[in-house]
Amino acid sequence: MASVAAVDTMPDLRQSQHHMKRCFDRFTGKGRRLMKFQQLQDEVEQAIEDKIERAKVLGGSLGDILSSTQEAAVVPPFVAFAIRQNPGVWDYVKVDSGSLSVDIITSTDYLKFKEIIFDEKWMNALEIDFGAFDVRVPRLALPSSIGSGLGYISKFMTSMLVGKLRVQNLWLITCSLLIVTERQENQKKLMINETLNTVETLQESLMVAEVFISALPKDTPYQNFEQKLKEWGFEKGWGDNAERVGQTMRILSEMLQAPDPINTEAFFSRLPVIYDIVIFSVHGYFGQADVLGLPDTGGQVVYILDQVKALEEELLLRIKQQGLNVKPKILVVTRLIPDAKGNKCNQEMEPIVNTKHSHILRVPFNTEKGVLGPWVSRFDIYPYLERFSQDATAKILELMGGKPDLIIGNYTDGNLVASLVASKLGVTLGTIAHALEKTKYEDSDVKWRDLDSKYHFSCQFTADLIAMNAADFIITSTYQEIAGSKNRPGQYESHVSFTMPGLHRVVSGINVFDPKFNIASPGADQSVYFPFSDKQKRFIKFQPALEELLYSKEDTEEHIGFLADRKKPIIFSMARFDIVKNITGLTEWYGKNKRLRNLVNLVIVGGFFDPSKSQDREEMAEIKKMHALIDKYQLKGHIRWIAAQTDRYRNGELYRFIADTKGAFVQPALYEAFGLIVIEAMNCGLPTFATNQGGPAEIIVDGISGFHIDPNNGDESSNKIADFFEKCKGDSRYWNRVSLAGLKRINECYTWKIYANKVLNMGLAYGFWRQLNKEQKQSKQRYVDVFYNLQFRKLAKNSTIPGEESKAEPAQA
Ligand code: UDP
Ligand code: LCN
Repeated sequence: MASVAAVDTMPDLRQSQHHMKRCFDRFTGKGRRLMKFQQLQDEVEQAIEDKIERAKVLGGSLGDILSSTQEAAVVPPFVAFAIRQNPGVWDYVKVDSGSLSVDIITSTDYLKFKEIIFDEKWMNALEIDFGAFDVRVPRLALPSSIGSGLGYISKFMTSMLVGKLRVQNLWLITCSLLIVTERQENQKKLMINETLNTVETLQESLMVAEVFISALPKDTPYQNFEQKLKEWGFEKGWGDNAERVGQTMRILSEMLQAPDPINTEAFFSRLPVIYDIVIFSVHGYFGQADVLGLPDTGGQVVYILDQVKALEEELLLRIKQQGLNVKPKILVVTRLIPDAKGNKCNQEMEPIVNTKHSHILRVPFNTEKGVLGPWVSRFDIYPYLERFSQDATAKILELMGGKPDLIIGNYTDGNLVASLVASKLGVTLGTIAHALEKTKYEDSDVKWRDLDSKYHFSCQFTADLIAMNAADFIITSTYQEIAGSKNRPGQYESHVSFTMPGLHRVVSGINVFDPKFNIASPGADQSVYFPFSDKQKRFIKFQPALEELLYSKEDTEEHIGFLADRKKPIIFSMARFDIVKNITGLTEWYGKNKRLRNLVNLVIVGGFFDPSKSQDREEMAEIKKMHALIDKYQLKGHIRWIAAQTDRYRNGELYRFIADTKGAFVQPALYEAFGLIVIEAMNCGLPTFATNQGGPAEIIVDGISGFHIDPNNGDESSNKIADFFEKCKGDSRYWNRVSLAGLKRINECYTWKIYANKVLNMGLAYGFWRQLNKEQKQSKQRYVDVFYNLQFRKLAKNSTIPGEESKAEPAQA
């Protein structure tokens, strides 16, 4: 969304002309380039040395622009500024550094201007404009409403039930009941039968039925009055007893009489429509044991397994309340990896532990030469996805005995596959991408060519656009994921308008004010991650092993380094060894900060010690760097480096073991989308320091329920940790206060029960919303299909890694 908020009057840069000229001379002096906020500030500082003069200039129009500038594209003599005053709200101005005249420009003109820096010769760019299909779809207006889509969808639906199209849309609601009717469970109809074939007959029958039911004791079982309701055209599904049936009927009657958003949302949440759910998570090792910490295998697996449990519980509760006897089915569809080393990722089906009706279904990557054997990095996965979607669809239809009611995708690959399958089957689609890679790597769009051989961002960003536009709703974990914070654009926001010179110019990729965006934060499994103070629940059987893991003196295959002074508290971090996790950054901060080293020991869990054993490029580099840092800062005696740990129960106890030392958890990532690890540590009562870049900044209230640290300012961060431990020495109750405040924050905002309720309500409401907007949905899907067929397929084909196909094993006869 462009606004004129930042530039409501044309900025006049001709005041303080002398200083202004000096600033622009410095901006343009180094030729064409892309400048970021800090670089601009540094140049102004150099240009105007006198502090008072500088303050004067920055107090005027230039200051207004610069203070909200995310980046500036410099093509002398012009400088174009991309200004973001509020989440999701952007303005663009172009300044002539000679005359200091200012023009307001469009986002597309800004992209074109920026492209000159990277590919001046680029002609006839392919422009992608998903916004062109959204003209008649309602949008939110306030940045503060972003991410609350479900509530607004109910409001929009309500308004469609009162206007000109009232009768038509009320009939659609009635039809939604008939659609339920078509879903035959044990050959029985649900909700209403065909005798109720107009809005009026439905209203009349509801009135008669409500009077009858209100005279019954509340707990009368449905079976006792089932026959009576049948006579008025009602079938099962309204409730399990008189009270629930009466409530559901009243909600619908009120809605038909005078629609309001609360009843609309409540009504849809009660419809017996969703029983069978498919969740896609394609890359990595998706398993229930021995996989965490392996490359590409982290929070997403934990998230989905916990999500499935929570969704199944919620489905069972709803089915009971609907008075039905249906068995839900949830399938998590992932890749089958024949070369799974020692885990179950080479098995086709696996029941999900602690559930009754949920399974993992593994489908192999088939190629022309047979089934692909080894693990494939998520960055190289694109050539296999189309075939995978086809194979998975066939298998799902076979196992479910028909189409699912809801499809949910995860991460770029899972979302792309989910969008292909949902479009083919005509099923409601929700997507999740807690980590969109685009914001993790600076200028990954304009510099895509430099990065493509390693990361295939041309495929990835194209796939992300396809999935987010095909989705009926998008589940996010935090606000920042969508629209960032005051100073940092969100992950989805970075897809609003961007350019990949030589590939395509995305003039409208997604709109963060689209009501399809919803925040539903995950939790952590509280039977595994519970406070260290719950003494009776503690998994004491792990304690001797943990004692050895942390304190034994000898290096083993599982740990290296030792802790000479075991009286010191421990600062602990655990992560996959991706560069972005910045575990080496933390090790360096610790190495450099003598005060911190004197106060605490450092324990790291992640990766393993021999880089040549790694299959993952980033992991290899990080392992080597870790060894170098341990040598450089002579950390032996202060650091324990433990290889990746795969047992979550033991890990739960490990957090608590660290809490027993009155230590802390540190999550130093350069960027973290959500950070389940932060939630886990806080659930165990471990005071937590986490990156201020991304989700953890929202999870933790700085200084109260934990602390924010700046991964780009190691000295400040390590001093903040040292200050905490010094304060704990002076005030023995301080550590407990932070620990308890962390737990309070978790229980108020981050639990799976809240999550499952929200997500099922989304599936139901957006399922109906897509029917109300059928035409718009279809035309957008056509555009998505064209983009997929003409752009994505070509990119995916080109990204095949030479030699990869030869790792396929011929199909068995
Ligand atoms: N994890 C683990 N062993 C390791 C490293 C990580 O069990 O060696 C788990 C960790 O407990 C958490 C997940 O992997 O459940 C990491 O999730 P997070 O969301 O923090 O990061 P991601 O890996 O998804 O980027
Ligand atoms: C992916 C990430 O990068 C993490 O930040 C999340 O916590 C995880 O997925 C689970 O959603």
